[in-house]
Amino acid sequence: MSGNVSLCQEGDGKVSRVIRMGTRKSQLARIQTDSVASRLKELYPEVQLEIVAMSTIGDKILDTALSKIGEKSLFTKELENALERNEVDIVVHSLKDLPTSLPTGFTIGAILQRENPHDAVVLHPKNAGLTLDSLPGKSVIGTSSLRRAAQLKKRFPQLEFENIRGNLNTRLKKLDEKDDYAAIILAAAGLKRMGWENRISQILGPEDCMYAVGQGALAVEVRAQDRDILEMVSVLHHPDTVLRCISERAFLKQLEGGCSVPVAVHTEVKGSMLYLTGAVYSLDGADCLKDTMQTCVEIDNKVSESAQECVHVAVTANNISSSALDAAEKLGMDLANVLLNKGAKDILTTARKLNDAR
Ligand code: DPM
Repeated sequence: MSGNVSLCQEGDGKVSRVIRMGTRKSQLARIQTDSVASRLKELYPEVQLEIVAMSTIGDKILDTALSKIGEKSLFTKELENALERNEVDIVVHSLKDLPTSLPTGFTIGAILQRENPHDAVVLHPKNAGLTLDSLPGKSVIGTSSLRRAAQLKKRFPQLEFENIRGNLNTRLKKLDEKDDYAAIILAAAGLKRMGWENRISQILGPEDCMYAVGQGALAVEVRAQDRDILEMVSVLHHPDTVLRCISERAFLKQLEGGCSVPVAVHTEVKGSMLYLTGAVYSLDGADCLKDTMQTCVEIDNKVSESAQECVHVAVTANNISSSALDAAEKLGMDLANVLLNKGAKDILTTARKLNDAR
């Protein structure tokens, strides 16, 4: 192994590799990076890992809704700069924060097994025991996700929705210490990783709120040309999660949606079948286009020979059947085309315009 990996001479004269992992400074980002670090440590005990923490634009701008900040790679830019300058070798992200196309030179080298991908309700302590159905009318729910607000406004018209920003710690504080929100909606996966599972009072199933593309999965971003690191992290790929997330990302990409449009998905792998449900919503949820399609993703052991040939929506997975990856990507594109034929473009364009004007 050579390339960009730095070597380090240890006291006993043995040379070992040092791999530097870039992370945002938020507690969730640190926890996510540490969990990937410990997986790598188990698999490669000889490797030395160094963690480099940085702040990103998304962490600095805390008072504006995510969907209103015109920066596409909000949480990723500074980390990618560090990757490009060879200051770090690996960056761990929540997959849902990674755009469907990455800048040239970067790729997702691993997608780890997905946590619970659903959204969860966290109640103000005074509302303990209630649900979105039983909260008093006009209760204010905190979320700045257009996707969550659109679906929940339609499903629970008696409730009101307001933006809430900040990292998970800040949001829970805003919920508990003030009287502004009756409840907030957060991804179950983030709450679980933070050790706050006990605050989850309700998990929202697909009939209430479908999740975001890639939600609940961790992704490892690396330099696309760094074969050593790519090979090293590829063993972290969780095949079912990879197939689901490739179909979800292809769906979003074909719709030309970013991380701030009201688009939601639901996927399942059953045997050799991959099922994808995808939907687009108007901001108030009144207009909705939704459909389900499936494809066969049988593993045929035919893996790709070259990294270039095997990139699907920015994911490099040379150790997974290329025909299964192709089928998953095609499924996402086909489903998007079905919705585009029914007018999805108009719904998304209007949602974008209205959101920009707010
Ligand atoms: C993206 C969205 C949100 C994050 C939009 C969406 C939520 C924004 C908000 C693309 N990224 O979901 O519709 O509530 O204002 C984010 C979280 C996690 C990763 C936190 C959360 C943790 C879960 C995971 C923010 N990114 O969604 O509660 O790893 O999937």
